[in-house]
Amino acid sequence: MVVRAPGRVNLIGEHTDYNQGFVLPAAIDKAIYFAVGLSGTSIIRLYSHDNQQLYTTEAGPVEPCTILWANYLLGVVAQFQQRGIAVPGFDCVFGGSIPMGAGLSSSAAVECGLAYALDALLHTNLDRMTLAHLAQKAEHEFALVQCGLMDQFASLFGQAGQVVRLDCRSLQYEYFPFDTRAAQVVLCNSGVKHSLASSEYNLRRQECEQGVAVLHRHYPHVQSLRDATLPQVQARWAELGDVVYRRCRYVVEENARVEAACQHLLAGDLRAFGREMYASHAGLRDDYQVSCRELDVLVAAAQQAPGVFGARMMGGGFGGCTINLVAPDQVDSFIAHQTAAYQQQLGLPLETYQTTIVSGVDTLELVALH
Ligand code: GAF
Repeated sequence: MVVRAPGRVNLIGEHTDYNQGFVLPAAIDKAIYFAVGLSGTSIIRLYSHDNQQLYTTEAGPVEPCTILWANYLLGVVAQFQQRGIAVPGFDCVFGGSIPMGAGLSSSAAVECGLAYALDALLHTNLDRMTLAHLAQKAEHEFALVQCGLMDQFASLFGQAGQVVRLDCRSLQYEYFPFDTRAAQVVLCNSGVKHSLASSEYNLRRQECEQGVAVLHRHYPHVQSLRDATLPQVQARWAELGDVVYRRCRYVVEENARVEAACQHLLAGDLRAFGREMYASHAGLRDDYQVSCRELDVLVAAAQQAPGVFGARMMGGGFGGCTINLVAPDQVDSFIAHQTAAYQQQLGLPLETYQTTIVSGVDTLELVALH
């Protein structure tokens, strides 16, 4: 079978998913494509077209290996096995158009695409939310990033022309139309991928947990930062310590921004939506401290460009892309403006992507070979 698994953007709600808060992602027209079939052998053969590299292993219990891309796939196999589902030999070739390390969730797309394919080939009938959780666990256990659910959810639940707000606690979600005649989503790829991204990511998660432990002692109903209010966080500043206090403040404020942003979207007020995006960036830069100079330069430049409603860093941080909402008739001048600013201020080339919002993981073609 041939499967398409898209990458994602996130309009707002960053580092809120693992705090049981709200996110507002969408699947985009950059994807990983897979050809997957059961081979009738006892060997799992994985081939990365982009790396021109083959990895094979016995179809027994699988372990992490030293090849990063293979671990995303093996992690998914292991999740099926952990659920008591035997995975026989299969062949998988994959490659795609999601730039690696750009914060567009290529790893989640790899995980979700294979999870979807194996589910179909093995007739396990897992629902999409279960596949999302399975793919997330693959990332935890084989890529060792303690990610939230947003990226896997977006890849599996995307709908064309819509963004989706996920409540990461109840797992309820709601689609909001995104009118591309009013604004286009343009990504500016900083080209930076800091090696500390995953260790800092896991550290942020721990810091949030420390914050919850303190707040829970005083306010027993606080089970996650989703439950805390700003006055409660402020009242415990000394006990939290400055760093943890700032992490908590950011998350509480960001959750409120997602709620406000959805109202602005419904009201068609893109300027107000954009203000939430700029505020999100400021929080990520100053309080959560996951931005970097390159991303800050790109957001500051966007703020000066005509026709931009809002801009911010997107995803885990420490590199990757900024997301920009731009008036459709200003997209070309925006790209020229950003490219020049990045070159002038940092001497760096800039890649940009004008994206459209598409549907989630699906099958492109099902071929039975006899
Ligand atoms: C990464 C993670 F994988 C997501 O779960 C999310 O936490 C995001 O960073 C930050 O919002 O993409």
